[in-house]
Amino acid sequence: MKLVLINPRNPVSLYGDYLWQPLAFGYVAAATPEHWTVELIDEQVEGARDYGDVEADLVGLTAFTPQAPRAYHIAAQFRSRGIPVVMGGIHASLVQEEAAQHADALFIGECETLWPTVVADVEAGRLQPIYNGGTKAASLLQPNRTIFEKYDYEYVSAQTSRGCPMDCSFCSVTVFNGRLFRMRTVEEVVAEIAAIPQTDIIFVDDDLNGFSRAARQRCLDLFRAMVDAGLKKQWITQVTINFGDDDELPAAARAAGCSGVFIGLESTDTKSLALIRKDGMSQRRGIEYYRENVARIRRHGIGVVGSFILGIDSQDMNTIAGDILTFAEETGLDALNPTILTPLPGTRDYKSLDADGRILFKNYPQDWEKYTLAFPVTSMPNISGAGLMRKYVEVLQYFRPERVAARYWKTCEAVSPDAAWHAFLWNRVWTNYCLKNGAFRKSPLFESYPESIARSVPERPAVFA
Ligand code: B12
Repeated sequence: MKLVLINPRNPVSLYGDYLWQPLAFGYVAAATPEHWTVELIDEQVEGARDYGDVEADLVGLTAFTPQAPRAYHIAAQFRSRGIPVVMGGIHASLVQEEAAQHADALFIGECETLWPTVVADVEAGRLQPIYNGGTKAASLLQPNRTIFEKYDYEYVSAQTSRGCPMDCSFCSVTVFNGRLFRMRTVEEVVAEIAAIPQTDIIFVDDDLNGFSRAARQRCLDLFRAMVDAGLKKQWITQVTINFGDDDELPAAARAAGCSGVFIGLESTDTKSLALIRKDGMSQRRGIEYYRENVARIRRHGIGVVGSFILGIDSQDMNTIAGDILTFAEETGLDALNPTILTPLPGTRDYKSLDADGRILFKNYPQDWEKYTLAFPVTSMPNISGAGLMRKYVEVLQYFRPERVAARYWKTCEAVSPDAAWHAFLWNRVWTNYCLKNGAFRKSPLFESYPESIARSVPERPAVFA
């Protein structure tokens, strides 16, 4: 019996050329009985393709929201040949009615415990329309990474925790994985990492260090155990800004091989942070707190990728972009992740923006491919879509090739050579994206929609004119 797992390409995705293993499938593969053959097809690596010649007894699809239209297209190809398709992942879990129309079975939640039942049901010819794996599992299987061997990924993905105690209004993690912060044991994680032959690892946790004292202690224990086990990895991850509250955590992380951390700073003004319900300390202390902690983390040799959101209701043309670049310059941010506020399904932002009639692109499922966080899909009170795109392009100048090169050397000197390398890999994605979309041209770009994005936009609402 053969299971084919497919990670669909998102045609307007920013991250198409950034190669991380889609870890979800490592878990699906691990939960699949051994008498099945499992094959991965990762369109983020290969590009979109035709499936007329792909044989399978079962197809498993995953999708983040912008990948959903492509996932449905792939599903249709297999279903027309009578091959059953199961769709799982965050989009199918959050937009169930829609996803159910495109698959033979929906898999909601996490796969570890219930996936063997689905496979048994396929074998017995009694596949059910819906399975719910929940999001409560305390411990995880060791993922099966042999399926990833066919591709040359830049990072091996691993995960040490699930869930996020924060409650940011734009984020779908809380809605999907829950607010309970579920931590794997140090022994389990170290054993898993020790079995990985590659050096470069990404911990895809949403918030590796968490907020509780127990979470912090687990991190310290994990870092020390990684040193004791002599793992010698270079790794990057996501943390919250409190990671830099003192020297202990960054020092221990660095000793264990940490090269970079991605931090959702979101905004430089406290009013915006309050609107999106960012954590209390960030709201109270804002930019000064950010400055101190970014500096402390970098002093330990760890690079910082700062993620920001443009398009929060409090922002206007004067405040929306300039502060980000100034902050990046002054603090020496090693890489940037500029995003546009996007109502992802299931989030509080989606509910409230939808209730106010502010979501402009609702021709679902096709319009989901615009929910890349690099494209305005809502109207804003103080700024037009075109205005926002103009400001967005100002921020994107951070990624001009000569600047990215200069920043590489600066990070090499001020932080560490490995931090510079991993920050460069991140910035390079954006540079390529900007080159593809013409964001560095001299013409008054993005005043209307950039051509490459416009090709997927059926019409241009007045707000963008
Ligand atoms: C790593 C990561 C990335 C990596 C992608 C790596 C990869 N190839 O998977 C990168 C940086 C490239 C990335 C990019 C983007 N990401 Co991202 N990313 C994440 C992150 C932090 C972890 C994902 C992960 O690996 N989780 C671990 C796995 C094990 O969990 P899982 O995917 O949920 O899988 C479990 C279940 O869902 C289920 N399952 C999943 N698929 C399937 C399939 C079947 C058949 C079955 C049975 C079960 C099943 O079983 C798994 C094990 O239990 C998540 C946050 C999160 N906590 O998920 C955000 C997240 C998924 N990303 C998000 C977004 C928005 C994006 C972007 C669109 C935008 C952006 N600017 O960041 C892009 C575009 C990606 C694209 N392909 O189009 C959102 C998605 C929201 C949504 N509604 O889709 C999230 C949730 C972040 C958030 N704060 O809201 N991302």
